[in-house]
Amino acid sequence: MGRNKLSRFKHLKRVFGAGGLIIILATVLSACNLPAFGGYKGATAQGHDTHMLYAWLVIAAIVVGGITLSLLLWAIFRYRKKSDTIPKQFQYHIPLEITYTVIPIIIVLIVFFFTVNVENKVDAVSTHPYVKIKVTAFQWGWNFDYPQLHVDVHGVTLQNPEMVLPTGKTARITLVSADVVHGFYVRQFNFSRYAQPGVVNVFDLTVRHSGTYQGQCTQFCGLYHAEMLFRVKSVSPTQFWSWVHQEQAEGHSKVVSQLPSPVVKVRSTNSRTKI
Ligand SMILES: [Cu+2]
Repeated sequence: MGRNKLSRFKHLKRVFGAGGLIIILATVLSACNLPAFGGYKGATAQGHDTHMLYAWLVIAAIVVGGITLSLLLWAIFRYRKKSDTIPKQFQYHIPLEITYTVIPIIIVLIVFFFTVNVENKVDAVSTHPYVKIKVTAFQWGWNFDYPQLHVDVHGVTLQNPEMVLPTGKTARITLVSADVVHGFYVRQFNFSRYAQPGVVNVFDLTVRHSGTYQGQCTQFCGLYHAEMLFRVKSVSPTQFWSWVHQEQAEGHSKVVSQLPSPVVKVRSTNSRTKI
């Protein structure tokens, strides 16, 4: 009887142990609860995908590192010197060499597959964005033009302009430069793109949670580069439309025409190769 109770207890322990492990794994590895690992969790849908890729790669690196370290320690302790007899000497070990060549190749292919997959998702542009914004970087500030809404937000050095977006909706950004190379970067979006003279960069941002996010120029572009800051403010669609109406009423439009006209002609392949 006592032995039966003991075995039942062991069985229950096993069942609960396995269940507990599954619950812990499910909690830790569930989509939204992966640790940030020193990065940002991504305030946009696109940035969140990048975060998920990064977090899974770190987890994979920890697992691979753990296995490697365990094998290393096992080899150190298992095969440490036991006597003065010289161990068996051989020049190569084909199965082992194939194993340690094939495993890293498989790992690289897996990483490559998931990276390309996430890059495609981040670069994908929707056919029907909720709002379109033309972002013009210039020495030294930013211009956010909402051409369909006739709203224009202009900020020169020290005026940090604010790009207002509707939360949960897709915003199509068309990024250009009016003069030199600038960098559009919002760290909490895990996202950066060059604003290059002669190149038009198009991308979507879908902010997941309302809030204000700091942005900055990440390409040294001259004297006041360090002051080339901006904010992205994400508000509910209702608040977004009341902001639009307010801006329209205040006549905040067409400032973009005062800028030096951006060079949007795409360079030919020949001129690219000369650079
Ligand atoms: Cu700049």
